[in-house]
Parts: sequence; C-alpha cells; structure tokens
Amino acid sequence: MISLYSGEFLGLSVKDLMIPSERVAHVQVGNSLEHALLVLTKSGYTAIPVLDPHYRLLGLISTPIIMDSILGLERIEFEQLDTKKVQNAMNTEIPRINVNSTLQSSLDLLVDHPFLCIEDESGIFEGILTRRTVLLKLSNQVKRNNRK
Ligand code: 2BA
Repeated sequence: MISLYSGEFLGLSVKDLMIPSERVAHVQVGNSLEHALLVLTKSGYTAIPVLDPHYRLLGLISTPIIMDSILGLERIEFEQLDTKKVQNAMNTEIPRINVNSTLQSSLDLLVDHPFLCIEDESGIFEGILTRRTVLLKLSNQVKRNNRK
C-alpha cells in the first residue's frame, strides 16, 4: 500500500511546482483575437491566461473560444479576428489559487481543469500549476516509495 500522506507530496506548496509567470505564454486584455490566436498557435497551447497591464489575472482565452466568437451563420468570419478584442471573448469564470496554498487543496480542481492560475494576495499573476507537473511529481514519489 502506498501512502502519499507526508509533506513529501500532499503537503507541498503550489509554489514548489509552479511554472513561473515569465515562462507562461499569455495575452493582454486589450489585444485583438488575431494576436491571441497567433500566440496560441505559436506556443502550441490550447488555452492561456489573460492579464491586465499591471499583471493582474483577468481570465483565460482559448482557441475554441476564439473560433466560437467568429462563427457566423454559414461560415467562420475570419475578418472579425482583427476587430474583436480578447476582453469581450475571454472566460472570466476560472479557478484561482493562492501562491501559498498546498497541493492537497488544488488536486480536486485539477480533475476538471488542465491547469490552475496562481495569484498573490493582490491578484497579481504568479504562474500556473499544470496537471503534467503534478502527475510527474506524483509518479516520482510513487517510484521512490516502491524502492523503500
Ligand atoms: P494544452 O495546451 O491543452 O496541453 C495539454 C498537454 O499537452 C500539456 O499538459 C502538455 O503535456 C502537452 N503540451 C501541449 N503543448 C505543449 C508545448 N508547447 N510544449 C510541451 N508540452 C505541450 P500540461 O503541461 O499539463 O499543461 C496543461 C495546460 O496548461 C495546457 O493545455 C495549456 O493550456 C497550459 N499551459 C501549460 N504550460 C503553459 C505555458 N508555458 N504557457 C501557457 N500555458 C501553458
């Protein structure tokens, strides 16, 4: 039986596993949907954070959201990419976690969300916690326990 209790996994702080903001692809709230689609395509990610000029977290933008917002009755209206703004299309109902929270409190959220945005007390974006990072840590922990 593998016990995952102990500070070694569940007690970790999200800060320990965070991808820091400077390594996270993001867009600014005033950017056009064309710019957002460019960043998404070039980075290879399907969804990325939206920030304001003060680096506060406002929401997420994704390729499906962009496609949906330029979907006309009979065709995709690509000419709208240039005029529509990220702020009118982004999803603002996103889970947020504090930089000092533990991994245990984030696990339930990661079931439904591929990544969680991390912010400090004043809402400044600090980075993201991804499923990959957590699963990698868990996998290493299980291997280490099996060797004991
Ligand atoms: P997705 O873009 O849907 O990516 C799903 C998974 O595919 C990723 O899981 C990762 O394992 C792989 N993947 C996709 N694009 C990749 C790339 N350019 N380089 C390496 N691996 C790539 P996770 O790593 O757990 O990430 C979960 C979600 O977190 C991603 O979903 C994306 O929306 C976001 N994400 C991860 N790293 C990011 C970063 N540096 N900047 C912005 N968003 C990021």
